[in-house]
This record gives sequence, C-alpha cells and structure tokens, in this order.
Amino acid sequence: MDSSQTLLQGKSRDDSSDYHKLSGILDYEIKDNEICLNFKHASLAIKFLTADIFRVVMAHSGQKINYKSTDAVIEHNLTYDDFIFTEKDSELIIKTDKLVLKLKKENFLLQVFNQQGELIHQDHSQYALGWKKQKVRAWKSFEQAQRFYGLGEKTGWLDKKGRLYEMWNHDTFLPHVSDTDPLYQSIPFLIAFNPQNSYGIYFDNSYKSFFDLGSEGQDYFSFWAEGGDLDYYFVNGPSLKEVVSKYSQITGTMPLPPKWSLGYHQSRYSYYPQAEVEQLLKTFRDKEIPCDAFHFDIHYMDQYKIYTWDEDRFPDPEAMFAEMEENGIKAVTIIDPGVKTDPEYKLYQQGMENDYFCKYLDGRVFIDKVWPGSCAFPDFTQSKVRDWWAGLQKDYTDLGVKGIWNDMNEPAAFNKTDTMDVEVMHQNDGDAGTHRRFHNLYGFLEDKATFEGLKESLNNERPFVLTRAGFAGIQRYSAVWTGDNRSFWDHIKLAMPMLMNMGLSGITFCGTDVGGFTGNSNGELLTRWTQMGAFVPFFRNHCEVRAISQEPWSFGEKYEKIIKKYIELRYKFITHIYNLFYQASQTGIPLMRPLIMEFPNDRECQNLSDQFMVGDSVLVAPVYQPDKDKRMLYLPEGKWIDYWTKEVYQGGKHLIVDAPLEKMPIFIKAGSILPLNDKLNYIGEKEIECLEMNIFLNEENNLGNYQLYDDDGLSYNYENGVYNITEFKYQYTDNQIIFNIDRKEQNYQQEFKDYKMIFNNLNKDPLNIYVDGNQLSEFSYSDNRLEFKVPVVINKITIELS
Ligand code: MIG
Repeated sequence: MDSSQTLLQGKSRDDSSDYHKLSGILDYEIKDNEICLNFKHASLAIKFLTADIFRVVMAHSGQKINYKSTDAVIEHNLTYDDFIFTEKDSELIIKTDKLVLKLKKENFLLQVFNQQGELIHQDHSQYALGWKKQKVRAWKSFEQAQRFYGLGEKTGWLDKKGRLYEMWNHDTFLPHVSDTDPLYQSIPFLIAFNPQNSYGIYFDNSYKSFFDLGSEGQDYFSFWAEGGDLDYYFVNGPSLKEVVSKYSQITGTMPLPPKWSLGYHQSRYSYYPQAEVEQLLKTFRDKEIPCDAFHFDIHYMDQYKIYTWDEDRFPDPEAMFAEMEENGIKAVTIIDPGVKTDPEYKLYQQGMENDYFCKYLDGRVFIDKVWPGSCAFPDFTQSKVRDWWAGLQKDYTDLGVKGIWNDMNEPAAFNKTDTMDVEVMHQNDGDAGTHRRFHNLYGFLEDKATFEGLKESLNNERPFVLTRAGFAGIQRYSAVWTGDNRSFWDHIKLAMPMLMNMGLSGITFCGTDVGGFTGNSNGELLTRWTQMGAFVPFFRNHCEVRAISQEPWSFGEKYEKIIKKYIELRYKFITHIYNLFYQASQTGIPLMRPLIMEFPNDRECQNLSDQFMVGDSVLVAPVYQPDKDKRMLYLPEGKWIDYWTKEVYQGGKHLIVDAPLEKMPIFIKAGSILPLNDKLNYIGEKEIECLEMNIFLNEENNLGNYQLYDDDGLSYNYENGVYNITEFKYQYTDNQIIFNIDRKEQNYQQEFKDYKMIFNNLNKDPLNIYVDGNQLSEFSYSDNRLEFKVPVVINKITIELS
C-alpha cells in the first residue's frame, strides 16, 4: 500500500502553464478519412470512424504520428470520409452528416457543433493540447451545468465532477472511502452529460493517467498521461445511451455469458477441506436456497502454486466437482498471476525455459513476493505466453472447473509500490515497452488469455472469467468485481454509483462482494446487501479469511428467511436479466442503469446515486442504513406500480415508502411488460414450463412492448442462429386490450409451453377474452388483476372490457 494514496488532495497536481502548447497550424493535408495538421513542433491527425465518432492523435517533439492503438481497441474497420472540407481565413471547417468541426488556425482550438449549430464540445481556449517531456495532456472547457459519468470503477457519487481521478491499477486493501483512488481497474472513458448533447471521450493510453474534472474549481476539465501518445476518441451522443453504445463500437461489448453465471455465487476465503465443500453443497440444497456456483479461493492450492491442488485438503477435486455438477453447482477457481520460483515446480520451469517471464532490460527476471513467496510474473504482452496460459486452462476444465477468477492481476506484489517495478520490460511481440506502459494492461491481457483458453477447452460452452484488474475493453473477456470492500453499511451505498458508472463504461457484468469482504458482517447488513445484490449484474457473497461466516443461514432464521426470499427473487427475474444481458451484448447498454439514462430530462436524476434501474422498467431502491424501516426515494414522471403491493403511484416526486427488513422497494414503470419465472434452485434445474408475462397497465390509450431473446444459455449455438426472439405488444383502449405475440426468430426449441398472462392495474371488468378468435372460459379477475393461461404458440389475445 503506497502511503501517498491516502494523501489524495495535492497528489499529482500538474501545472498546466509550463506545458508546450500547439502553435498555429502551419499546413495540412487531407487523405481518405483523415485530416493531418502540422504545427511547429507537433502534428495532429483527426481521423473519422463514423460521421460522429472521430479520433485525435498527436505527435510531438519531432516524432511521427503513432497510429497504433492499445489492446483495448477492437478491429472495428470503421471509417468515414464523406465529409465536406472548407478553409476560411481563420479556421478549417469539416462537415460530416452529423457534426461540424471547426479548427482555429492560429492558436489551435477544436470546436464540435451539432447540425443545429449548437456547440457540443471545445478545447479550452488557453491550453487545448500540449506536452511536457513525456507527458501528454488535453484541456477542454466545460459548462457548470455539465455532469461527468463513466471512468469505470471509481469511488464517489454518480456525477464525478469536482474530483481528480487517477488511472493506475492498484491493490487497494485499505478501506475504500469517499475519496480512495485509484482502485483495481482503469477505464479512461469519460462521459460529459448534458440533457441535449452528451458526448464521450475515450483516452486510449495505458500509461498512468489522470482526469481532473474541476478539482480546483477551474473552468476546464483535463486529462493527461505520464507517457505514450495523446490519442483520444470523441464519441457523440446526443443521448447517454448513444454515447455508451458508440463507445462499445470502439472497445467491444460483453459476449453472452453462460446463464448459470447470472445466478447466485457463494464464496469465501477459503472453503476447505473437501468435506466442508460437500457440507456447503448439502446445506444449500437441503435448505433449497438457490445457488449456481462455488468459488475456490487460494487455500485449495499446494503452497499457493497455481494449477496445483493441496492433496490433503482436496484428495479428489474431480469427484467433488462431479458431485457439485450433479447438484447444479459450478466450480470457479481463483488464479493469481505470480508463479512460485520453485525449481521443482513445472510452471516455473516452463516459464524459465521458454522465456515467459517479465525481465529487466539486462535480462534479470523480475521476482517479488506474493502469497507463494518469491514469484516470477508471466509477460502477458507476448502471444506465446498468452498461448501457454490459455493451454493451462485445460488442466482445470478437465477436472470439471467452469470458471476462472483472476485475482491479484494489477499485478499486486508485496512491496512498497504494491506492484511490479515500472522499469521491468514487456516484450509485446516485438514492440517492447516498460511496465509504465503495460501496467494497466497486465490483468486485461491475462484475462484475454484465460478467456480464450477456457473457450477452447470448454468445447462449445461459454466461459466465465471474473477479474479484479482491467482496462477499457475488459468486458470482452471478463466479469469484474470491485475488490476488497468491507462489511460497512457505507459500502452498500458506495457500490451503487460505482457499479452504475462501470456499466456506463462498458462493463455490464459487474458486482461487489455481497455482505462485505473485510470485517464481520451481521444479519441485518447481509440481508440488506443481498436484497441489492439480487439486482446487481454479478451476484456473489464473499468474505475474507478472518471474517466470521456469512452464508445465507449464518445469522439465524429470521435473516435466513429473507435472504432466501431475495435469492429466489433473483431467479424469478432471471429470464428478464438474461434478456438484458443479451441486449447489452448487442448494444453495450448496461442492465444496471442510473435513472438519468432512462429519464435524461429529469434534473433530479442527474446525480441520483442510491437507486437504479434494471433495464428500462424496474426501479430498485436498496436500504443501506441500519435500523431503517422506511426509505426515501425518487420516482420520475409517469405512473409506477409497487412490485410488492401492486399499488399505483404517481411519479415526478419523492416518496417515503415502507421498507421493513423484509422489503426492498421495487417499482415497475406502468406500461411495461415483465417476464417472470418459477422458482429454480439453479439454472437448468428443470424446464421452465410456464413463463409469467406480467403486464403493468398504465392509463387507457397505452401501448407496451417487450422483446424477449432466448437460447440454451450455455453453448455457442446461438452464433449459428439457434435462438428465439419473440415480440410481445399490447394496446389498451377504453373498451379492449389487444395483445400480440410475434415470433420473429424461432430456431431454438424453447422450454416454455405456456404463458401465464397477468394484467395488473386493470380497473375495468373483463367481459370476454378471445385467444386467436376462440373464446377463453377460464380466467380470474380480482383486485384489478386479470390472470389466465395460454399456450405459447398463439398470436393474438383480445380482451373486451366493460
Ligand atoms: O491479498 O485470495 O480481493 O477476494 O479472497 C488477498 C485471497 C488476496 C484478494 C481478493 C479477495 C481474495 C483474496 N485476495
């Protein structure tokens, strides 16, 4: 732990005035999708990917422009050259189908306008772009009304304005408090929000970098890096959803995970010996508490040597995994990157023989202490090392392991800087660089190798990888958990804006240790945390080696009952959650969303950090304080239906609602359709024969729709079209409801046989119901709720109302 970490304010103050700035434009050239500009000691390329995504790359001090991207950027093949260029006396103007860019010739300045001529974005007039020795920096003006989101895994509120954030992956064991920074991940993607014109900036630089969002009250925001190139992407909105979605065109989306990984995971540091795991399994199944995965922490290994098993603790892991599998529980094993320097250890031998480890320029292998004692560290920048690592996964998948949990991959080391010496070299397949350049990519590249290895060895099953460290684009390979939080009430609260901003930064599949990692949890805390966790993308209960047990039953029956109910609720929502994962895999739009994403014109939502949306229709307001049986929350405009009582609320205001321990407030936006399913003990336990289609009616003259994606949840067959897409639509007028089912794609033999139709908030008596023209005799109607069953093959329901 670096002691400077706690001295946040005053760290890395970086004086703007002594940077070299761009002079006036000397000359320029246009080639294809690119405008190249020359300055006295620098040059700049502006390269269009689309009509509203462009890249800016600067070279300085006599260097040539370096077009090489970090590994975060996918091979997108995006290019756009359909712009109109005009030269005026004082500026160059580039007009695309969506934007107008103006470049001031004297004292370079970039301005971006939309088609209506509104200014969206501009460089700060005093500084614009500059460099100082190896540092590169950009200054941008900002309006006080603007909000900042994104930046991945950061502490603080939803709106990041007023803070200085550092990007340097760090094993931060000290408590994560309001201003702790950095944590484990570096996602240099910033969103500048304003209701009309939001945009994003992705700074594609893996060196240590900083984002100063007005921490000294200055009228600009700024980002800089300690090395590498000034290489950033401007991503236009105008909506927040478009910004996030367009960012995923640069760094990719999360692939569809195996459905079981969306279930409940149980972990601790560490479950052993084998008999204890068997007991754990039995307890879950006896108590019928749903669970899909157990995590194996470092004690399973022999002297913490990765890819080994402690034979005393685990005499027969293969048999244990088989028994788990039979009971529907998948094994996820932890892996640390450090390889113990034991001359009799196979991996160390292989690494030394084949030159796989990170070395200094003079050839010495970098060795430092981690759990196994002295370790060498694989150089994941080399493809041969990633191939080797990928190949190791088979050792585990052959035993029955289904997922890998990559810890300590900042990489963490037990020394003063908590990490690898920055002077260590990475070979990077012929484009070598120091650890200063590759530090933030270390975990990312390990995860890439892990993902690819698992994919290969799991034989058409989708891998599950969980990581602590990462960089932009990490969503392509791994889910992310937020590291060592504590069993503090504050950490339920802290997790919400952190996870929402991770979602806005491309990381859909994220979560936090439910119950808290360090310190002892308690019944009330675990209950409240599980309630929230049930709606967070990655749902795992995990705690530290010294902490008391925090399995769902650890604090007595009163809490167990409620915890169980919320884990069951997760599974009740699983069809919907999986559908949202599918949407995220297509569009990059996360399932855990800040309200501002759905209600962009509602000022109240701009910094609303303690409630969130699951998709576009479910609003969740966790209780994050002890001894509370009420919670204040905000409902945006429109009507909302209390999930529990079905009571209808008028939004556009704050409410104080009852929230006794057994109740976490959940509201459904009126007008929406929500699929819910039966209770499951684990994904795939049985066929879900009947899917509940819950319709939450709004006023008359209301339309609603829901598109449901469905596949086997496990294989890659969906890539060959083996999936279904069904569209549900309804129209509610004063005398009838017409409900349509349109099977748009139907190549997968789906499990549901029937839909149970539930119309909530129907305050007119249903007279006749016709299903594809035939009158239905069986239905029930009471308390404004109409219910009946129909087979999935039907197309149209007509409900005549009184
Ligand atoms: O230095 O493997 O964040 O989840 O249980 C501690 C033991 C190493 C840190 C991880 C935590 C894990 C623990 N690890």
